[in-house]
Amino acid sequence: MKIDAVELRRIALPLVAPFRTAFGTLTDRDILLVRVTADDVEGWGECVAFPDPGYSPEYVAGAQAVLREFLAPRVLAAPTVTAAGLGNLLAPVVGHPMAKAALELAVLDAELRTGGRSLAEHLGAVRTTVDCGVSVGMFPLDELCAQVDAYVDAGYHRVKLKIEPGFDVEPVRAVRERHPDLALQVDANAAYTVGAADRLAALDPFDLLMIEQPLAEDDLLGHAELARRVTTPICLDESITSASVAETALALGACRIVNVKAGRVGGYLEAVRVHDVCAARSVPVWCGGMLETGIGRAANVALAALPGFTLPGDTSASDRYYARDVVTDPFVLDDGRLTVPTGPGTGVTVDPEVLAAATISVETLRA
Ligand code: OSB
Ligand code: MG
Repeated sequence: MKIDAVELRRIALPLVAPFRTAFGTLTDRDILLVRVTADDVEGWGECVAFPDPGYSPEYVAGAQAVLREFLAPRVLAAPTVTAAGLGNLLAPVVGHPMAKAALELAVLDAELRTGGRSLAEHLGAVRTTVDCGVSVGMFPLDELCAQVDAYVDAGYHRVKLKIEPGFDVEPVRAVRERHPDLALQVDANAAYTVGAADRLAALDPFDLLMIEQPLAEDDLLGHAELARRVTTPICLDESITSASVAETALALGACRIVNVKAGRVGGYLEAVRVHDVCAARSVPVWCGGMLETGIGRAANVALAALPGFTLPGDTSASDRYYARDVVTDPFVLDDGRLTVPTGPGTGVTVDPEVLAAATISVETLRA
């Protein structure tokens, strides 16, 4: 199809619970939405970049700049664009996976809406509902335990705790004592060095599903060494930037589990390739999260319905993040699961009122 316009919309959506990053505490999620129009169809994508380059080199204003200056112009100049061909069209732009993923999702959504097919079906979903976990930030232990209790009561099937040096064994012990049978895992967001292997091995007695991204993004050999010194499985998040890197990580023994985030790998089509690389080696994957609105969440839930996604994802319900989501049908937890959308494209409908109230700026790019 021929893309007529690319709209870049920044919204600020109030978070129900503050979210801490290395740069401060967020009370609103600052999000870049991408809308493409083609003939009489529109498609929506969501960029998962944060306001600061703390999780990844990308940040939301930078993603908007590269979309405006380099990515959207290539799409608008092309006589015809397909989601499958977008990777090659955008390949001259090095990096910027989150910006590319947002544009790809918008194009995929438009294309699938035209054809009346769901994203889930297109990606290869085999489930109608997906098993959900929840990621809990670092809080004083009493507050942390109260939050975990509430999420368990709400029906979440597994809980992920954030850890860092000085906040690891104690929170895990506190939560494990209260919930002996809870599926529990931790995420260090690259906060350790391999020198801390003994400290991380001290988590082994707590029967964790995994330790996510203990070491630096580029330290695959360190993760392989750590994997030999702890019994808890290592999962990689930040390190897995493509299907090719996933193959390398698995060949090196750097991880036994992979967190798949479409934004981190450049889009949902590459995310499927990461899934395929892992599935071919019987390595379980799960769908990560970046505090998405219903747009990105719908796509994540579709992805999480693929066969290799055998572990609960950070695909929590909309109300874990937002009192009012930007879509008309927010995702609601039912017995610890979310329902995979079946409508055309992502299957969700943007609520124009919520969107207008949350909008900070809109720029429309045309050929
Ligand atoms: O490391 O998985 C992560 C959120 C923002 C950036 C990185 C991560 C996370 C989460 C929260 O863990 C996942 C979610 O609830 O969306
Ligand atoms: Mg993580």
